[in-house]
Amino acid sequence: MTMRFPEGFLWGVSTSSYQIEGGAPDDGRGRSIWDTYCATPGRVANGDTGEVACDHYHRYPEDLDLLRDLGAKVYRLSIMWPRVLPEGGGAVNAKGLDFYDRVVDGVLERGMRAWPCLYHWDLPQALQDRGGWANRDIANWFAEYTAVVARRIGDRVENWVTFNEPSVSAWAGYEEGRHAPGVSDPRAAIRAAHHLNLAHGRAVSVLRSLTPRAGVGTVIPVHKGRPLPQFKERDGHLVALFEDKWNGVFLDPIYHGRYPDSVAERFAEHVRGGDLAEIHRPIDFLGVNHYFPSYIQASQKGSWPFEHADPPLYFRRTEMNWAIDGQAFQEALLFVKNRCGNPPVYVTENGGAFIDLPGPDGRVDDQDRIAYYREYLAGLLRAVSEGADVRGFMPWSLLDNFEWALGYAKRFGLVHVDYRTQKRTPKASYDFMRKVIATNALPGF
Ligand code: IFM
Repeated sequence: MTMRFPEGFLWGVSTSSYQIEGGAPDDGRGRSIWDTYCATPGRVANGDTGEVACDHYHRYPEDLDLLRDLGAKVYRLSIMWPRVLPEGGGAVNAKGLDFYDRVVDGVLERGMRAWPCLYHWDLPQALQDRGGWANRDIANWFAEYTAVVARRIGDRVENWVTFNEPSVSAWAGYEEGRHAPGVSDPRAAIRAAHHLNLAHGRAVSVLRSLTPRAGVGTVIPVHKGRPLPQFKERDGHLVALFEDKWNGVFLDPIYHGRYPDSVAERFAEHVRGGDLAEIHRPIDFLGVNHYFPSYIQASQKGSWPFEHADPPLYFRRTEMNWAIDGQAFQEALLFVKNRCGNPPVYVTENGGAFIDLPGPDGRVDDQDRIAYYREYLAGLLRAVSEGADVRGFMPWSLLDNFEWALGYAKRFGLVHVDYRTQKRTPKASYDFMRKVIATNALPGF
């Protein structure tokens, strides 16, 4: 049996600047919070850094060829803010902007469309020194940066993505401290979350006025919460609060112009008149990232009455210890349908980290990743059959890359990268995905 995707379903691929570009000292790029975080002993596994990463800064033509040969119609890249504005604002680094100009041209020359994301976590360190996302002024700093990028490449952009996973920037970066800038301050995290939302709203206006023909959206990692089976009765009520924190805080202001009731009190002191109207501006699509079901359990350790729990043992897991469950993906897509009024959705990230050892012939036969995609794409199709308006899918990611605090040990790519030589080798999953894209169908399911 073959399962077909809807007519016109859009296939693309996502990457992000800090995770692949490298080229750290080149051409006047400024420092980001991830440079600082990586340089702090004990923060990143193995002392890894993004200084060289996949050297995409120099090898992007080869990588764009790989995207074209895969059959991708869309490339969701991200722009590194400090490469364009080394101090976060003020003087523009012309060479940094030239790089993105060349990449976008390269995308178009290969018959693909560009969906640049303006923020995938690499904040200029100079702005962090002024408080980063916890400082309300950042909404204006982000608007200035947005305008600089829009003026240069906006004539060739099909869709803008303002943010990638603002929830991770706020909660992992400012509350849990396990991402840059490594702050563990729950109140600063609430401020950061609100300012990320505000910056999104302000950027939407800038983009609407400077590039009226381009679409605008944002990317939220949508989590489906679940209690552990043995604590179903005890912890059931916490699931809604967990989903409000991770999903509602970022979706509700955009789609409903308010914060969820369960968190409104925490946000009240930071929200000024007009903020919610600004965030509530209409967008053209929602990017949804999804990887795993989120198990939670009651906890008194932090400022929320729950914490993440290990998934039950009956799940297969990826190398991230993330449970593999296409059903949770289906539920996450239906969550968006129900919570946000069924907006047009593109899945902008999904994928699994596996060990991926090259065989004696150099090939990487990553059948576990293929099985993962089969399961998740089937979940997506079930959500579509239940009415979710899902219009496209972009695997994470083209290349193995820098997996943040976990360094290079976790490989998510459709293409294997030998970090010693920078040789790229398409994996079996690359061939699988190429067939899925070419036929617009999930074969032999
Ligand atoms: O690598 C990350 C990406 O930067 C954001 N979404 C999740 C991916 C896998 O952890």
